[in-house]
Amino acid sequence: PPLVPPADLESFQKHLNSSKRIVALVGAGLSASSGLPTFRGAGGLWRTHEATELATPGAFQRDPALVWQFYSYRRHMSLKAHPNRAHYALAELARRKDFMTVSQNVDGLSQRASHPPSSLKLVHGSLFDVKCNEFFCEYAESNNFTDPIVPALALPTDESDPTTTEALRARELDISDERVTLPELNIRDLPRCPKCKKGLLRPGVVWFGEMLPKDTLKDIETWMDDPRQIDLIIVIGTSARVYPAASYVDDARMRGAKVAVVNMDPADVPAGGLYAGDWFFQGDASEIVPEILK
Ligand code: BJW
Repeated sequence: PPLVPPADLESFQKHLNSSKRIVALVGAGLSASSGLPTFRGAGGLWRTHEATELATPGAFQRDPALVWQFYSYRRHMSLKAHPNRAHYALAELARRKDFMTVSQNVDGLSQRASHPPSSLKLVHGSLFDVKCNEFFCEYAESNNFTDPIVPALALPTDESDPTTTEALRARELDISDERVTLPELNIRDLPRCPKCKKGLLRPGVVWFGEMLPKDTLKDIETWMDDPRQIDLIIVIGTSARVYPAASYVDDARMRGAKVAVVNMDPADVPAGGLYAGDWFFQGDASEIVPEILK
């Protein structure tokens, strides 16, 4: 069998139309054309840091201010971004089929494209959930869209910008660029837990080494284990290297599903079993997904 599966639209759509149960596993590439950077490869650096190195409990322990600056920046960028045609196409598919989106993304764009919440499973949490970092405190809130979450995390602005007037706010500086000076923060000015009044709040996302949300995993397992077979898994914009999320590809395949991959990079067609998949559509998810789901 070929290393890279074919991009045969006709056979894919035939299978899609006859499929009764479909799951999509999506990752950062889904939101790339909305202007949000991916984790690996170009764009995976935030200042001088690998994005994946900031996404750990150890990083937050060592430097909560830096980690909050990273997440506050991403909250801001995600709120400014717009869902793209692929987010809408998946939301639409969820309305007409027995379909579930397993999203590794934390940017809120699928929700804003009105994906039915009951069939959208967020395995890595959300940038807009926050919770207390103290193990004894169970404080958590969701849909906190306050931007910046605390005044100290406001992006620095270019006060020397000549176009700045009272009506027009000064241009925000891009703190993901290491040439821009990061504002110095006092730990006291970071978001604090309103319940225990002791702990720092932290983003409600899943960091390396942490458990994925139990209820979400349970829902996915129940859907996957339904005696009615899964016919198709569509793997969109993910390097499929992070577990356990990546294992859903083989889980679905083992349950009889065919595998379709949408990705810019043929090197990221998930390797598994005897060969990678049944279809590979190479290119930008925001163009390809609406096209193949038509
Ligand atoms: C486009 C495009 C365009 C670009 N159109 N495409 C089994 C084996 C080995 C290791 C492990 C294992 N089981 C568990 C582990 C450890 C670890 C792990 O998987 N490590 C691997 C790296 C090896 N997993 C965990 O720690 C998980 N927890 C866990 O397992 O708990 C149990 C446990 C506890 C203790 C010990 C052992 C077990 C938790 C994983 C949490 C991941 N969290 C992050 C951060 C979330 C918060 C945040 O956003 O900051 O999740 S890391 C980061 O990676 C983020 C993403 O959701 C995730 C996946 O990345 P994604 O989405 O695939 O992005 P990229 O950048 O990798 O890929 C983008 C793709 O798009 C590329 O393919 C591009 O080509 C493509 N693309 N533009 C289409 N326009």
